[in-house]
Amino acid sequence: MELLLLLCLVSSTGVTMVMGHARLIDPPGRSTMWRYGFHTPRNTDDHQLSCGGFGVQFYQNGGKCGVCGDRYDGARDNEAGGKYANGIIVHTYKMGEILRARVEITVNHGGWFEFKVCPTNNPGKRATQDCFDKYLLRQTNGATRYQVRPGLGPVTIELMLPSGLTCTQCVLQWRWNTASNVACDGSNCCRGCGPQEQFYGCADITITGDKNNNSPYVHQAVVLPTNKPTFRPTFRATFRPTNRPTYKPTARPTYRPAPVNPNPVLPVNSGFPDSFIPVGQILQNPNPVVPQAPACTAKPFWRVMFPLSSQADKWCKDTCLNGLCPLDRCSQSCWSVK
Ligand SMILES: [Cu+2]
Repeated sequence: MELLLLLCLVSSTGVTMVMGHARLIDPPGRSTMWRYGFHTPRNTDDHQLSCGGFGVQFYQNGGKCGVCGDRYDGARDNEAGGKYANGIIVHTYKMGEILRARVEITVNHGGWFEFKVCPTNNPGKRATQDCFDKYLLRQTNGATRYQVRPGLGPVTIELMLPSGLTCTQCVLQWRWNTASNVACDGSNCCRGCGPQEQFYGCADITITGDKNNNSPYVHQAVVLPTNKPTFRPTFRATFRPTNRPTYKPTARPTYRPAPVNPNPVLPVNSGFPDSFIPVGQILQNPNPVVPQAPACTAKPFWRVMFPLSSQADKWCKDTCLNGLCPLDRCSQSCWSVK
């Protein structure tokens, strides 16, 4: 369990690598709107608005977080007055309409999403959590919590906007409470219980009451990136390599034995003369046939987190055995650990 906590501390501090976890893409969040044509400051860490990370949130700030995912004790860049919060309305909805929210997951830690809105009607005014809590949105199936399923990429959540709520400016708050580790709520302990790594996103929207109203705001279509995500899934169940390596050595080595020297000088520790293709060279082929499944090992950056590298390998084997196999930390072969 401590190791799993560490896992997310490492990823959210970004010391060793940029990882991220998820971002609100539709309506695009304040830190994400630059990706969709808005001339707002770029936040490339928009997929980790995670309260400064698990350690900062729960060990320094008593579990508190900025309402839009900024660390509680830091600059509130994603709240009114912050550099990403410019009051630009990214989407206009009608009262009571279905809001199809989209969240792009880059690292999947399970858990659940919740969505809330706060009518501020003033881009300079910060939304409070109390205000958000008054408008917890339900999905079209009636549930308020969206249970995150395995997989990566965008997911769509159909939310019902409250009847009677209109606003020139509302803030939509997305919050992800992950199931990154096993912890407890009182005596009830489970994966996902208790303090968990959290992610947020806030978007500025308008909700108009007049169904025939031509919105005074430009409704800017959200164009999703056409590139397929390059992230690799962290859930073991949903990812299986579909293609086996297709490379087959087509040519036999062209080595022909040189005329037999009655007194050959052979390199020490090698059964072959120098012109024979060394094994290492064959393995540099982009699609090598690997005769044996390689061992499940930890990647170098992850390895250095452990006192002994064997502990890192064991961590990978155990974690992948438990069904939560982070490919960024463990070798590809860890998928097949049984
Ligand atoms: Cu994490």
